[in-house]
Amino acid sequence: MFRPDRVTLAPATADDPVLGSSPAVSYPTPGLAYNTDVSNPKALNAPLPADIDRSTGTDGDNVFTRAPQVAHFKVAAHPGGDETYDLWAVSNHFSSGPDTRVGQRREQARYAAAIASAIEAAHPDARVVVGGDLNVFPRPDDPFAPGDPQFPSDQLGPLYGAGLSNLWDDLVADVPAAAYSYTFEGQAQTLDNLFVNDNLHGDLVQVRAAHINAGWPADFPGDGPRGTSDHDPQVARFSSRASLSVADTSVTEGDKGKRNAVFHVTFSRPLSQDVPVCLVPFPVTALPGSDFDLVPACTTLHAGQTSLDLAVAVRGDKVKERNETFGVLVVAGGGVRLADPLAFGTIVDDD
Ligand SMILES: [Ca+2]
Ligand SMILES: [Ca+2]
Ligand SMILES: [Ca+2]
Ligand SMILES: [Ca+2]
Repeated sequence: MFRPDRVTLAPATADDPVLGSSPAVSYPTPGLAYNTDVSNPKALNAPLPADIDRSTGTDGDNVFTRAPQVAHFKVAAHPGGDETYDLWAVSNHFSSGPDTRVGQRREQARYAAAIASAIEAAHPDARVVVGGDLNVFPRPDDPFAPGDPQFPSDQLGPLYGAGLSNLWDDLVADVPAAAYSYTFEGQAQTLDNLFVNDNLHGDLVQVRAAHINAGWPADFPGDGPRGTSDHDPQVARFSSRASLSVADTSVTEGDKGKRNAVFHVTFSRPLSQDVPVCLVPFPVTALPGSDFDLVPACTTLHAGQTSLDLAVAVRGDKVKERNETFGVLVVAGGGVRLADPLAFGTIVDDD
């Protein structure tokens, strides 16, 4: 489910490496027939390989009894705006029982990780989230004790191994007492996981477990559950606007004429459209007119770019001075958030 005022499904194309007719999901067995559907959203699945560990049972002959649903969204950076970015969401429900179907669940993690890797290989700027009821605990809470033949089972290892971050780590660091999503016979635990790629992790504002269910479990035999489900939703908020940062710089003054103090401006993600970017200098200890030119500079950040340079002209002289500084404020259109818009330029005196 998604908000149509902020999020739309992108059109699926036949050559898309996940949603298209020849998915590039790297897995030992070929995909099921519906893997070749050109569709958004789309389900992907494959037969279980012959050589997996079946000692703790399996749930059907395919990797998934409930195939992951992959969706490619265009997200509006801000309400009413035209600037968008790409978000891929992979919704899952792995087989149940953290200490059963262990070999199969590891394959489910492996397959979901392969989907994420296929998306990232084709779309390096994409934001990717792989989540759901994964029915096993995050690292390092292995369901098997040391000494058990299954220890360490590390069933979600392929997702970590694909370079994804489990937001449970952010949750437990932030609010450890509230880091649970399920209650089993009185024991709070986490079965629900959100894995994100580095692009999306960089946009994270906050993650929480919404305790609308697991805090109110059935209490004794015959008592019914008092929540709306047995799991708690995982709620993560991310910045949707791109943000800009500008770095300090320095330039050696010179004795005559002008030379540029170049400020490098970086953006947290490529934008989908061109936006204007302007720099306004201001004096600190350097004097406008004699040490530097108090002249704004503007340029265009083109769609797809993530950095640019803007310059302030510094004036050479033969006066013996201290090193002097001026500041710049950089702003952009397109709803770009000003994460670190202030920087300082140092004019290094050479007299
Ligand atoms: Ca000089
Ligand atoms: Ca001066
Ligand atoms: Ca000077
Ligand atoms: Ca000087």
